[in-house]
Amino acid sequence: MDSVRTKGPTPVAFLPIILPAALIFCLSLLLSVAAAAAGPLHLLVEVPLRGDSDVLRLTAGGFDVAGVNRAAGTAGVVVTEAELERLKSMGFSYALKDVGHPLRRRAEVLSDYTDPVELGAFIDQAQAAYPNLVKKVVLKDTLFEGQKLIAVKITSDVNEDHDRPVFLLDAQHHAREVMTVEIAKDAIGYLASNYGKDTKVTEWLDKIEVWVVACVNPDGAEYVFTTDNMWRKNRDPICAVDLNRNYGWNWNACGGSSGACSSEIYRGPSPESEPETQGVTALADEIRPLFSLSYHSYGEYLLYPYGCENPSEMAVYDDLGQTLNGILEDDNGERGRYKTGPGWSTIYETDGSSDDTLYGRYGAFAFVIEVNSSDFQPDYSQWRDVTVQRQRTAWQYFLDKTLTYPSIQGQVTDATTGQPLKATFTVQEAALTNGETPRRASARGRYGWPLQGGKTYHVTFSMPGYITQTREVAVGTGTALMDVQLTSTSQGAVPRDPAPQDKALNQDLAATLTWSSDGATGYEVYFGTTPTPPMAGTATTNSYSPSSLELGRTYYWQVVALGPWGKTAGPVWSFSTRPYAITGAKKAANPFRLLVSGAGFVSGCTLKVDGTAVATTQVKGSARLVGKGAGLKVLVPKGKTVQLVVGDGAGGASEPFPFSW
Ligand code: 0X9
Ligand code: ZN
Repeated sequence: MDSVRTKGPTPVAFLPIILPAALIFCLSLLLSVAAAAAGPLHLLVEVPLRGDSDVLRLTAGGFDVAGVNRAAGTAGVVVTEAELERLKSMGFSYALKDVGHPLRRRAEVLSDYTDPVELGAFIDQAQAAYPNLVKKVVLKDTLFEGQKLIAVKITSDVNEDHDRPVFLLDAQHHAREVMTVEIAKDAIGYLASNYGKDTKVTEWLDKIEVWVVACVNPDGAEYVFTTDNMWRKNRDPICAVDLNRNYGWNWNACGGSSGACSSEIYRGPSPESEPETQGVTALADEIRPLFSLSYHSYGEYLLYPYGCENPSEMAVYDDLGQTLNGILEDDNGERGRYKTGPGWSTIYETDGSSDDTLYGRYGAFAFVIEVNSSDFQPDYSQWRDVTVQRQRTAWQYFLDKTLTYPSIQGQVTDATTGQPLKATFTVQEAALTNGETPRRASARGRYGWPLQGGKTYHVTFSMPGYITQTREVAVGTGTALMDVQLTSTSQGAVPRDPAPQDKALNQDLAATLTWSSDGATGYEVYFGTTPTPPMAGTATTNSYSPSSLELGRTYYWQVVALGPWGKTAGPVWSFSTRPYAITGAKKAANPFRLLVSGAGFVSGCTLKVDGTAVATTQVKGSARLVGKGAGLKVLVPKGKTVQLVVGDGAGGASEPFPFSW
């Protein structure tokens, strides 16, 4: 069939339907052979486009658009024999490009592409050669046809836990898009082999945790190599699913997928029904990438969320996407030629795609690149190396941005234990308005948020069981690092700052008790004259007024904060009331003296007038005393109000009592 694999721009708009008799013969022969072996295979036809809207007509018509050759003005469409008629009846012409066949059995260069078994061996070898840099992680042990879903973690001292920002690269959601695996493999090999040699690579791996899922659809990939090189979906035996329509965020939201099993964009029976999408989302949930890049082919698109509408943070996406497009070379070696923008308006509407979920639910700035201009399996010797080299620009761009893009980044930990916390965080000035799930720190407590530079932001961190914290941070031209410690609500709720202060003396009988505590919904107050006071009442605010306090007593009290977490007791505090009270005073003459009535008086008490002790204090019982002696009349002149206080040598004192005559 190679004779029909024509390349290069053709004035397709004027092409008649090209399907010569000899080709039809050859095609039906191949089809019958293949059909006998493994059921109906796919055909790849090239459809001339009269405009962008033709792509939408094709996708709306349920056709499997493999990619768009924008230079040639054609779409590659994968069809079954039966669908050819429908294509014609919609007024499209087509030229046969390829007939489904096992990729592996072709005795030519296409078979150089990496199949899942070779990919597994490559990853094992990389881990063996660079055990401190490369670590294989199995995301799903069993898919449907014997393959495993594998991720690779690449970072320095890979076997230790790190608090590092994360970049996620994935490839081959669609089985037939075999060039994308080459890019992922190249990234693994390039990073591992250049660590310690290339300063950029060394910095990236010292500061960033890179995750690569080189083949999201290994069952499908195996099928591509053994049976049908145009296979797109996974190999779910109940009904094969388009993995890039099966993700859960806004699954089946806008007609960008199909509910029909026969469709190449079948979304599956429920969100994330498939083990492959479950494996990727579980990983994303744990690692919380700052940036992600998902490789597809073909058509030279640089896409970002959403498949149904614009993302909340369109300005940041546009900035990142346009800048990358400006440096990324297409298949002609020209820059700025990737069609760049949100998926829905740049290619066609999709729902349930990986980038939408990575952004909408996991907070990654998620990009999709569709590589190559005209085929999902271009000639290996001609296109493999040049394509992977050109794509280094793209994934290295995101590694650079991870370290340099205006953003807030840091780690959230428990203030008491230092344990990392998966806290959620919101940025007041960067509202997520399209129903996105609030962003959350990773399992390592790592958080990050690319933002517009040159602004001040208010970031609120919250976590059940912890006191919410809002921090102000200025973001300049690069990363603003801010580590955050959260205090657990029970810790923060521990009652503190008692008033009266612990062990305070001379407290008024009308004393009100107050304290501080964070996050409590109510309090139990224990109060009494024994060091383990009984419960005296409850309070909804942080104050309590005990009734009928007596003079000269020591009281003990304890507050227990109540909250959703349970009860948190503060320490037992104490205070003492004033030992003495003055209730009345009068003057007597000859000799001049003061007759003071009150309570608590004991021998040894001294009467003071405006702070000066009188010469003699005679205690006449607990309710009466007399102050007299030389100089008293001078201290209490007629017409002047003085303050009388009864006190003792140990600091006990009555409240001042105003007196005049
Ligand atoms: O349709 C797809 O899944 C992707 N194209 S492909 O030809 N490789 O199948 C594009 C997905 C784009 N993502 C969003 N629109 N969000
Ligand atoms: Zn794809």
